[in-house]
Amino acid sequence: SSRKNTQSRELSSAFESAEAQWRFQVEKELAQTGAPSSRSTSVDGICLRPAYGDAASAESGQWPGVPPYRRGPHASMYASRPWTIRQYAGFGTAEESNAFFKRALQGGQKGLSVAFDLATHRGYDSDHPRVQGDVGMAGVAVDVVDDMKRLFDGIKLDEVSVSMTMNGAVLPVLAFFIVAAEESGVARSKLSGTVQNDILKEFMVRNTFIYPPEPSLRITGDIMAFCTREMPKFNTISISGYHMQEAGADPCLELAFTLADGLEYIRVARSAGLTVDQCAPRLSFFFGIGMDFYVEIAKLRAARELWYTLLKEKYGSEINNPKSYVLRTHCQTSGYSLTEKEPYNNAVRTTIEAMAAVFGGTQSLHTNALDEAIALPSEFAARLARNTQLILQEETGICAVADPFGGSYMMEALTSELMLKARSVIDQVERAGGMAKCVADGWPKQRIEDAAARKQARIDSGQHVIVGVNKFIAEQQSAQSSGNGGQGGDERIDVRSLDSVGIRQTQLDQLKRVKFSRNAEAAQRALQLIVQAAKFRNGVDSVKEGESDAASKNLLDCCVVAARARCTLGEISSALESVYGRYQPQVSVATGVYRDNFTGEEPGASSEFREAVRAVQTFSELAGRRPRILIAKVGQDGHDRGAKVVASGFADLGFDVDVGPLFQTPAEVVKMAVEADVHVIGVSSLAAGHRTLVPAVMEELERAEAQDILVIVGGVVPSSDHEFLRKLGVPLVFGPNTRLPYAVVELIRVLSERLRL
Ligand code: 3CP
Repeated sequence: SSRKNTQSRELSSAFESAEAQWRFQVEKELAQTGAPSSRSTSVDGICLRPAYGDAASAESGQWPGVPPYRRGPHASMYASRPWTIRQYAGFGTAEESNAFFKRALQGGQKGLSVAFDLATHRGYDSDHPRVQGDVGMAGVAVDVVDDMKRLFDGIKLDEVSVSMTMNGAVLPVLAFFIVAAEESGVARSKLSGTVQNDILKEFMVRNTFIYPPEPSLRITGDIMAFCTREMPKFNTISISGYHMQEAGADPCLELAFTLADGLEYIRVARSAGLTVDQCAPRLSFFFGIGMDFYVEIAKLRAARELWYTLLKEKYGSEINNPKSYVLRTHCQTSGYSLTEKEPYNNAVRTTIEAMAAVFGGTQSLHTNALDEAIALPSEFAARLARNTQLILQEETGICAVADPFGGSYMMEALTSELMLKARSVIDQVERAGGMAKCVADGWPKQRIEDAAARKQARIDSGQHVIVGVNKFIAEQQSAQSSGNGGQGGDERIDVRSLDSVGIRQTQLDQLKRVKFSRNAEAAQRALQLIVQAAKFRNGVDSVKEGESDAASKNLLDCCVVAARARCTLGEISSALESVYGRYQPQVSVATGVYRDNFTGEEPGASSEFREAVRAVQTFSELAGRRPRILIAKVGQDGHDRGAKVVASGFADLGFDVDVGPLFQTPAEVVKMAVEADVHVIGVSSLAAGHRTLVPAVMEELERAEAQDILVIVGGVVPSSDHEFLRKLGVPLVFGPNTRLPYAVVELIRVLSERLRL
């Protein structure tokens, strides 16, 4: 018993010092920000302190802002400074987006977050034939530095922090940002913000890569090195799990792969010449927050402690800066959890998810707009999404206390459990040689896709409830349609629609003007320098006389020169592509997972599965072969969770399924469909390209005299566009919450009528 006493004395003194450390930190933070040391509640005489802890137990006596940071990266958290309200936005031209940003800042938003269009992401100028349907659609179009200047016109870049979601074309975009700031009088050292620069997850789930993995990772390293040297207030990377969750990963898998990516990026930074203390404090993270409320809170707490532990184990001996250990994160509420049916329910879902992010201690937050499962956010929906955060910050008192779930039996146990589970996946990755190697092997992607198919089967069979979708369906809705995910209830909502032709024309005109007025020779020289530097760094070339300058050049340095010379994003990207090549991923489809998980207890659900299988069988007997479908992704939209899940489900329900590669042109799709002799092309569209790309597919079919091939569309298509597609000859449009057996039965019905079976 005396040993026990000594132990508890030791523990309690450890606790006292942690508490003391916390107190010291709190005082410091409050003084820095001028925040009060306690907040009064609505009850007279009751005040809230910045954090609460258990003085009796060393084990639960952890404090926010103190290692291992489970309870938060700062001691006083939101009591000193609330999280940054940072809404991801951008559409159309730079002018339109700039006006939107200014309204958002006036409306209470604190930081900016730029969505670029898919053409920009994939390194194409707006005049490239491959991006006809993508310009300005899912983000703002940026071709040259002047677009970037218009985007931030009148916004003080030394005061407002800017996040840029850019990975593939990260070099030209960051170069444009730096030069745009410079030319408006703000030095790069004053810029604060974040560039996503996370290429590993692009190969795993998001698909906006340009070059193959190896040179892509060298680009990542160059950016980290440049920003560390020149932009001390800039976060050099935003290591994203969000996209993994959107693609189907459960929170634990998301946590594990994200931190494993983080470890890989530390290695990348080290091979770019940085120490851990130079790179780690400016790493940032990004998590998705879904509807699993407690788990999502625990995930953020676990992420911080796990990151601390991993860094301590691997690099503890060389870390002197405590900030190296601290995981800071942005969060976004789940896009996947939004439903097209009864869209107002989405405002409720987003509020709950936002609260989970905040209770988990996020540093920055995007709340989705309620119409995002239907179209680009409307002005009204964007304001409501922003107000959701403002209400949490201003009206609820939530900001007064750090980590209010700390010390809860459930939350602490859940946090530890998640840490343990994620740790075993991280160890598996590390043993296998790290994330870059695992991504090349493809198994993390496969695990995420399996998880997505499993989830879809659980939803379609009613095991996983989504209110208004597979349970408590609005009356008029269930009478009218049972499964195609169409917008329902009696609430029609206005959606934002964009003039794709007009936006593209504006960009084309500006491109022409810039190319005409620039010094063509200087532009060529700058591009040449990029090619040389890329070659040297790629080990393709040895240093030739007179070119030694390029050998030592950081690629971002070269791109800054090119940006100043008015080289375009497309030109810079193709200069790099001429050395590195363009990456084309392999497509694979998981089979069996959907079927194996479709074991719903709901009798209606399993009979729906059987009904679909029977319909396919009958068709096969009558037609003499199985129905065959090509699932196609047209344009630069790389969101392929839906396409992959549909492919898996359709295969399990009896279809022959071909999956086209990503980024096809309409002509390539039709060629593939004809060669494979399919009955149907299923076009998947999630980035608003359907109004341009579907007509182009129909034209190509006509040209190939293959009009007997049926075209159907799935994805995010506003119901106001259904008629437009029907007139083109598209008989079926399936929305985001479509049950796959329902889609199969409908498709077989239409197909059989067409073939007069
Ligand atoms: C914060 N600070 C404090 C406190 N809290 N100081 C004292 N006491 C406190 N309690 C300080 C910080 O130390 C920091 O200063 C400053 O205030 C700002 O706080 P921050 O936490 O760094 O917040 P922020 O600047 O907003 O940065 C948040 C992170 C950043 C670090 C997460 O990376 C970020 O903003 N990420 C956003 C990523 C993003 O928007 N992604 C969009 C993806 P110092 O810097 O001096 O320390 S959208 C993609 C999805 C859709 C798609 O892909 O299609």
